[in-house]
Amino acid sequence: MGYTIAQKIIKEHLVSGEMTVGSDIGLRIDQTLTQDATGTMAYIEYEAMGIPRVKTEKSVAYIDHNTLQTGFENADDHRFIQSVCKKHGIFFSRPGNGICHQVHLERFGKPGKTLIGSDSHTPTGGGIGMLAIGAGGLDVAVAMGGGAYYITMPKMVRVNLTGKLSPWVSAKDIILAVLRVMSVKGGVGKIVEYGGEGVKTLTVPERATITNMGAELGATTSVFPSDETTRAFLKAQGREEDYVELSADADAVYDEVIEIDLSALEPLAACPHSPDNIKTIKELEGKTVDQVCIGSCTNSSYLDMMRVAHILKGKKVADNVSLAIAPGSKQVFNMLALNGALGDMIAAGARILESACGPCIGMGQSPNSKGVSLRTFNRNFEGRSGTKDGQIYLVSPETAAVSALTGVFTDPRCLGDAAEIEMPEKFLINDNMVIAPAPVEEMDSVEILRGPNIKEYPETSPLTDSIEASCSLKVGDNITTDHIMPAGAKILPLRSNIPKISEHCFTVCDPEFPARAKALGKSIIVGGENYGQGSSREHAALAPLYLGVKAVLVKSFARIHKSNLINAGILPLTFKDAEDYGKIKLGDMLELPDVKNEIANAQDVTVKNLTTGDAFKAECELSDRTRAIIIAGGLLDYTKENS
Ligand code: MIC
Ligand code: SF4
Repeated sequence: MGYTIAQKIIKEHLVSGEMTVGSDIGLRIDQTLTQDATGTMAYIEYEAMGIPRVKTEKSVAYIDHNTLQTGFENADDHRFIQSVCKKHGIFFSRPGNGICHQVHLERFGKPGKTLIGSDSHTPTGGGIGMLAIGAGGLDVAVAMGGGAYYITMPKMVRVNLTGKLSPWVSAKDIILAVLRVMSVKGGVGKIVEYGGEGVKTLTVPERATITNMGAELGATTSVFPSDETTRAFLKAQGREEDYVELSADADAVYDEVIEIDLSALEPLAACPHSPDNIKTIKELEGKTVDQVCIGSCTNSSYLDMMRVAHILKGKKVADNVSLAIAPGSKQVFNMLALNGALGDMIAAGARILESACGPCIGMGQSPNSKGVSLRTFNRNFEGRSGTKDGQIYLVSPETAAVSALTGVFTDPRCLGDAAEIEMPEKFLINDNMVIAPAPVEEMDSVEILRGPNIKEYPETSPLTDSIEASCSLKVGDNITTDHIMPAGAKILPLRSNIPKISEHCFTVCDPEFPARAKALGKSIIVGGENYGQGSSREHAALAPLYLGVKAVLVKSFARIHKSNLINAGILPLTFKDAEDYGKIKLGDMLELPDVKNEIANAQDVTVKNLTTGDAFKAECELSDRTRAIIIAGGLLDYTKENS
């Protein structure tokens, strides 16, 4: 039996476990990336492990999320990360150099290698045939120290692409079409592999748009073959030597196959407030638009920006629209500046932002009240834009640009003939915003620069024999990490200060939660399906840990969040019978009378509702390794005990 692309890379990097679906596997990690919003914590954790120099082939720290610097906090974090990088052997991508996933694809990613990143959109690297996975900061810290990264061996999904996109239909429309089929939880426990004749019609940036937004499927990762198109991209980046060919065997076996005929696709939008709430632009045509934002790690490549500039050239942004554009990297920005495309954007009335995440994570550009905002981004969760009642639609750069001109939802196919925009034969290469680490012999003299906002990892404790705690919060389905630990300009500067940031935990759902949980001392959160979808931010586990949350009892979990809970020593429990969700109310006193024994013996966990008298079972799906982590009180304690 042949192998899929992902199975080939896994096989090459397997350090423990069997390649059978559902088993716990350990992978050797070649590359890591962090960004600043998760990075400070990841480097605090790395320091706690006491390993002098990273053991990966390449580790890069990007500054791209917290670039607003409205107080000293973000700049202090940047300085801290820069000093850690210098000392411990990590490359440092300065603020202004671009969004981590875009820059990593351009300058560092390599086909056939493994990459984990403390950001859920790390799968962008799948666009050049990497096995690139989003992880918690602590997992990345462990990988930098040479430790394996553990996942559950996923199922394999093949998306078979046939035909060719019609003019003005975009890679974004492909992934929106996949989301329409699979939904935001359809990819959990799966790797999505793209294949078929249609693959060769797509450039690397287009492939990367698709693998990037595979995160919204809940998938472990997504991957494209590495082929002549990949080679040409790497060559144009001056690094053809990084190319290796990679494709699935003809007799590779997939658990699921999805057919997408590219020729039949049309421009789509993900409507508020979920990336899988898909409509055609035709259905929305004529609806008034207040804001358009173009950029983010999904759609800010040179190709995307050139298509946008082409549409805007010689035209004017509608009076009712505020158009913001953030090129994804310094490379893209600089090329647009040199070839005149930037001038076309400015002339049309675009507001040009720095190369960073910006509005995607609520760092500025929050829309007006009830404002309709068309964004080329990947997430439109309620409130994420910074405007609670903002109506965010996720669309292609082409749809965004043309709608900015007309002021209403507009199908870009009205533009007639396709724009002839070629991939450059040579990108502008200038890595002067990437700072190399100090040589080993100088590392001891490098001082780590810490600001007053940088606080320690919260206190953990080993699993107790029993737990008696009340339900401090009850939430429904599809709770995102943006609900659990909101971001945005006011809260992101607190990412290195868990006591402070925890005051904002779950306030989107219930403003009283932080104070209530703290007053209770220990408590349990109850939730529905796909709990914790979205980002990799471990703060969505660390803030509850700080507030005394001992267990989270839900119908099902999203992958990265479940693993962040385990790393933080919080019990991830699922209802054995989903109906039991109805048997708990806010404030009920719950008891897990024999939890430690049950966990240690891989048995279902008994849950008693002392308030109502109900009793039922919950599951705690753990491997031998994650069981030991939970019993130890989290991954840091486990790592210390086992080193
Ligand atoms: C996001 O898109 O939600 C983020 C911000 O990039 C997060 C990381 C974070 O919260 O810092 C992610 O996707 O993992
Ligand atoms: Fe940044 Fe947005 Fe991409 Fe997250 S999704 S890495 S916030 S651009």
